[in-house]
Amino acid sequence: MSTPSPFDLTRSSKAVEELLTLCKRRGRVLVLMQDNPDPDALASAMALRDLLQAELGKPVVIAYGGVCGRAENRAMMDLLSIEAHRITHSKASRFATVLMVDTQPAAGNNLAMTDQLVDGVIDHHTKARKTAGASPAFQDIRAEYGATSTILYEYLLAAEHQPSDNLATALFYGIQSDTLDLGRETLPADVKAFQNLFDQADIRKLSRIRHAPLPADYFEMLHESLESCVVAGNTVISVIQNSRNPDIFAEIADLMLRLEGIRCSVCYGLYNETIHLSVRTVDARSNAAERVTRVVRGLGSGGGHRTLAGGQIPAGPAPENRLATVHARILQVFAPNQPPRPLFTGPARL
Ligand SMILES: [Mn+2]
Repeated sequence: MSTPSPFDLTRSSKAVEELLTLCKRRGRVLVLMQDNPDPDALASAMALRDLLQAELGKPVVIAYGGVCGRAENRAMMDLLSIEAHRITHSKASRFATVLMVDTQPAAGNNLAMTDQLVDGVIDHHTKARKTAGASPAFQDIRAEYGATSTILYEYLLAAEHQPSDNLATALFYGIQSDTLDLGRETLPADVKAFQNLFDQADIRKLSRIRHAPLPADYFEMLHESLESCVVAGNTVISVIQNSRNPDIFAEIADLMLRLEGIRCSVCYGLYNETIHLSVRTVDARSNAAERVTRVVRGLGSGGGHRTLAGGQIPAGPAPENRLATVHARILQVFAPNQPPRPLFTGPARL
């Protein structure tokens, strides 16, 4: 007896049909990602572009509002030929159709502060509160999925679109990185997509992406984050006062979650004029998204999943004070009544 398919192809066929109708109108199509796209976003955008281009026979542009800073992500774009452009809000608004992947209007991490710019959303994050009221014409939000790449993989299956080797590699890496090697918040659909894509993925390219050379800057920021590290209860908190790369917070939060005895990892700091906050937890009980919402309340925006979440807070005219407020809030929310102590208490240096 064959096992039932974990994919919801009925839902995905309907979604593809609706998307095609939406994009058939005259004018150009834009696929918009977060300001600082991660591998899941890059892979999803590429899949959507390839699918729409094949079906519609017109070019589709991929863009993001900020920077793509992480060495692995840049290598991914390079090696898998994902042509993604930096764009401004006014330029984005000149496209006839704007589709958003792996994020939502008003999530706070992208160019669209309202849904007016956006015609369609494909995402696996819980519905952003502000998006809930206003609604883009097309929405496929599956919060239970481990990666947006899995949703897009279903679209390809539903449309019988054979992915290129580069696209298969991108989707495989998107699922792998968003689910921490299938270790967090995954559905059978994520596992099956991962298995299917593995056969086609270019393992050598994948290895070059995952082990991309890291700039000295990375190690400098890592150093700062380690030096600033405090532990309060079972939460580890690290700070990078002035980051040169907005992706570093998530990277460090992931790394520090591996500290023995830790159940929750928070990394935050300033990038440009915004305080970024990244949270990882070992289990869903500590509800990272809900806690981030409490940290940013009245100051900024945030959200995500039960085991990984993030937020952004404008630093304002006095960034130092705002950073101190954020630090106090983090302690209050993640480790109430637990005095923080430095992670490193070794002998004083000479
Ligand atoms: Mn994602």
